[in-house]
Formats: sequence, C-alpha cells, structure tokens
Amino acid sequence: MDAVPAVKRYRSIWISDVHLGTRGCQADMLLDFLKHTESDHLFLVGDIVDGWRLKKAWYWPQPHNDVVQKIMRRARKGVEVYYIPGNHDEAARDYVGLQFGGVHVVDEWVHTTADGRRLLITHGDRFDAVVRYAKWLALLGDHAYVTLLHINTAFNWVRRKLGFDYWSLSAYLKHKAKTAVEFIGKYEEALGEEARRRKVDGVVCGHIHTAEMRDIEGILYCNDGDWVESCTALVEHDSGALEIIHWAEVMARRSADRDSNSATLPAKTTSKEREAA
Ligand SMILES: [Mn+2]
Repeated sequence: MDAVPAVKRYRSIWISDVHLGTRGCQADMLLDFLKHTESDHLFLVGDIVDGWRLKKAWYWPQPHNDVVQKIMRRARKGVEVYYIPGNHDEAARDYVGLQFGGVHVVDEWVHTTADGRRLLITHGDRFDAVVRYAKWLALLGDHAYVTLLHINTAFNWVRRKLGFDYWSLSAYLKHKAKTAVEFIGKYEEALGEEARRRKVDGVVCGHIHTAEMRDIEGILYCNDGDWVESCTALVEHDSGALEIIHWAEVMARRSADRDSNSATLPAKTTSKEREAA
C-alpha cells in the first residue's frame, strides 16, 4: 500500500549552501526534496558547488551529479532558475549575466512575492566585511559602506586570481561558538540594513548555514539555511506566504507514517548546532 509520493507545489523555492563536491553535502536529502517538490521559480542562493574544495581534492559521487541534472531538467521544463554564486562557487561570478540551459547566472536578484513584497536575494558573503568593520562604518557613514563592499569584491577577486582561498569571516569564526552566535546576530542585522538601504521589503540570503525568518525593524530577514547540516529550504506559497522547510523532519514524518505499526517515532534529525559558513 505504498502510495505514490505526493509532490508539493510552491510558487518559489530558495536553496543555498549545498556544497556539492564535499563529503558534508547531504545530496541524498536534497534529491529527495527535489523529488517531492516543484515550483515556478527556483533560486540557487550560492555555495551550490564547492569549487575551493574540488580544486584541492576531487570528490564528485553520482548523487552530486543527479542534483545538477535535476536542477537543469527543471530549467529545461520552464522553471525560472536563477543562480546567485556565493564565495565557494565564486568562479561562477565570471558568468554573471549569462545563462546556461535556462539557468540564469546573476549577482543578485529582486523577487516580488505574490503578495507584492520585494525581496533582495544575495548569497551574503560580501557582508562579512560589513560585520567586521561595523563600528568604523557607523562612524564613517554610507559612502564608506559602499566603498567597503566594492573593496571586498575586488579583494577577493584578486585573491582568487592569485589562487588563494576566499577569506570568509564566518568561516574564520566557525569554531568559536560564542563569537559565532554574536556573528550570526550581526550578520542578520547587516543584511536587514542592506535591504533597508536598497528600499526593498526584505532579504533572502544564505552563507551562514543558519535558517531563519524574522522581522528586523520592519525588514523581513530570511536565510534559507543549508544542505550540509540542517537541510532546509525557504519556500513561497501561492499566497505569497513564506516558510522555512526542514526536510529532515519531513522525511522523518514520512517514514513514521509508513511504519505506522511501530509505536516509536524516529527522533528528530535536525541539528540544532549552529555552524557558520
Ligand atoms: Mn558562503
């Protein structure tokens, strides 16, 4: 009595920080998510492929290939797919403005929800520097802020051309638990501030591997999380309502339904650990 798995339709789906090409990538979970969902818009919010790791050691198992194939297939079938490169797939930034098999590579994007809210979509790594120099920027003002964003981009472009890794503040703080929590808060505020500056209603980002949806002084902050630890996506319903989906929980619930004879439910597999990107 195995029912055909139901496919859930959304208006939009956002995923990021998949890190294909690394052992940490939960490709099987993501494949399951892609199998059970569909949408009109699909936003790939950066760090989809981990170019840095691949350069050091090649790791590309079949499920990682399947993820790429499934996404390309969606683009072929008319889904609007936008790919916003992050710091781990920064090489794709050289292709901004181009499209491959229907996948549009853009530096950032503004999406209008069904209920008319404008959301700025960006990976978020460029705000590492804003977080780091927050105190100085408060003193120096908007011009310094814009300059810093440009410098950050140029700095990392040069590093990349010289063959260095992208220097990421969040990665640097990753193992300092206390600093990481503080960093997450500041990062969220920096993104909220950018949305306000750009006169949009909210922001969708990734980068710090911490799914979240909250109001920051009237600005909607959404982080779609990651597919390394938490296996989360952000979705937009036809009404325009947004929701964070925890796929590990969905999978656990599904197998619980299947083993409805069993008295015990599987434990939640969602990691509560907050690890930065
Ligand atoms: Mn990142």
